[in-house]
Amino acid sequence: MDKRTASVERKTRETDIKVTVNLDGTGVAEISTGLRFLDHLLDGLTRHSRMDITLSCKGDLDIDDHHTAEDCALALGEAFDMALGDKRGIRRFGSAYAPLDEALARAVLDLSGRPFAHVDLGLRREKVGDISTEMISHVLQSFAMAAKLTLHVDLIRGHNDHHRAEAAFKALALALSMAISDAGHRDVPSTKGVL
Ligand SMILES: [Mn+2]
Repeated sequence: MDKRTASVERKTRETDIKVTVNLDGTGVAEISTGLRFLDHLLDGLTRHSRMDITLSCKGDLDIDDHHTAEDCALALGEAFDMALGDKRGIRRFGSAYAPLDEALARAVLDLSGRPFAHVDLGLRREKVGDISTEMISHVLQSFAMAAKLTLHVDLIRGHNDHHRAEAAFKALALALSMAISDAGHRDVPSTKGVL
């Protein structure tokens, strides 16, 4: 396969973000969003997808966590989509379960070019660490929109919101790893011939 890397710089009055994605990495993360729990989730996403991801963000955290979390996800999704290129030779579909102790998450996705996200994490707390739990779901949705992929993430069970969130990102990582992997052919895997 050709080199599958991309960088995106996204600067607004709310956030200033630089992100680089290498789909054929070894799971090396350099993540600094300003939100430590989001860093932790994206570290897990990087490690278990075996992509390399460098992401830095200076955001308006003096307002709240919304712009920072959302815009990091959008920039990451955009870079991911760019790095995929014409999607020639990839498996396209990916699915995975990931447990974390009592929590069990499932992620099913299609690198379809059609943005859609169903995310049901069932988080109960207001915040985990420095991020509001509503933004954890919003990050997954925003990533799917920007990456133009179809994503279904469901938490099958679990009690601890830290575990539930982390299991969801790990399941996503494993599903992404499958979908971007080499299918052993050079086709664009679509009956339309385009994704
Ligand atoms: Mn938003």
